[in-house]
Amino acid sequence: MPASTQTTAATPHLSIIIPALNEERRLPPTLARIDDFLQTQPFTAEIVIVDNGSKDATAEYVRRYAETHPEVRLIQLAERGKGRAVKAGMLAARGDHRFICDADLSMPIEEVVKFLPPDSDGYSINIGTREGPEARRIGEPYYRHLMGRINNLIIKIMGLPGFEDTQCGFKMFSRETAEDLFDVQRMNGIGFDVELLYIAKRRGYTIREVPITWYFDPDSRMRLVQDSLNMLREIWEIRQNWKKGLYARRSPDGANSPAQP
Ligand SMILES: Nc1nc2c(ncn2[C@@H]2O[C@H](COP(=O)(O)OP(=O)(O)O)[C@@H](O)[C@H]2O)c(=O)[nH]1
Ligand SMILES: [Mg+2]
Repeated sequence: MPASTQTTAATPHLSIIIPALNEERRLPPTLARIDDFLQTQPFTAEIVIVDNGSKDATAEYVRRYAETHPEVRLIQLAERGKGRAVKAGMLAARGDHRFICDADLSMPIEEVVKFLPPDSDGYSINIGTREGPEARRIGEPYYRHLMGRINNLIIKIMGLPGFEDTQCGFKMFSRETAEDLFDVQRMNGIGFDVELLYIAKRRGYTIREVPITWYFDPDSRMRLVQDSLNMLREIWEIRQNWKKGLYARRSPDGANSPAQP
């Protein structure tokens, strides 16, 4: 049976959300590998690709691909930013488990099962980590790892201690958690991971770090200096937003309620 018929469902078990900026080269092999993988799995899945600002043929490629793969959807937004793209994808997704997945598939997609039940049982959020003895980083130049460690130290000092790798592009949210957190997300750029974890911790969500195998890809949409500065500014903004009560839930439904006054 082709994957397309096997994996379409009103409420899929898994949603894979791929933010894509100028990914006409990396997306085709990524989608092929995900498709091959899903065909070996018993569960239903959908793939939501969010493009904002691509100057290449990313959108055209996805549109064509979706014609033969109904489990694939394209969302296009006018304004730029990975954070903005992930938020739109997470809120448009329908799955019980919603996974952020970089288009370079620098984590082999087979590892996604580590983020799903039964492994993830008891945790609302499962975040990939490239640190620790069980993780493997392959091909990364020393200076890039060092920069990542400095960024992580700054993130810890500035207000989000407890995570060895907030910036990994592979994270799973349960449906309820995704709908709760992405609704109040405000960071459109690089700070969005820190923002989500910052709010999640204060709302008392259970968060698990999942060691992964990760392949360094020198092709990056990140600008090292500019984005590091943006990160500092955004962490400062996150703290200000929290103090101003800007992360309060829209509807005071009570359950699981936290944190914001
Ligand atoms: N939609 C969208 N995706 C983005 C944007 N910036 C980065 N991405 C995506 O975010 C993911 C991670 O980017 P990548 O270049 O691999 O970053 P790195 O691995 O952190 O160096 C890729 O899927 C990119 O296409 C953006 O502004 N909009
Ligand atoms: Mg990458």
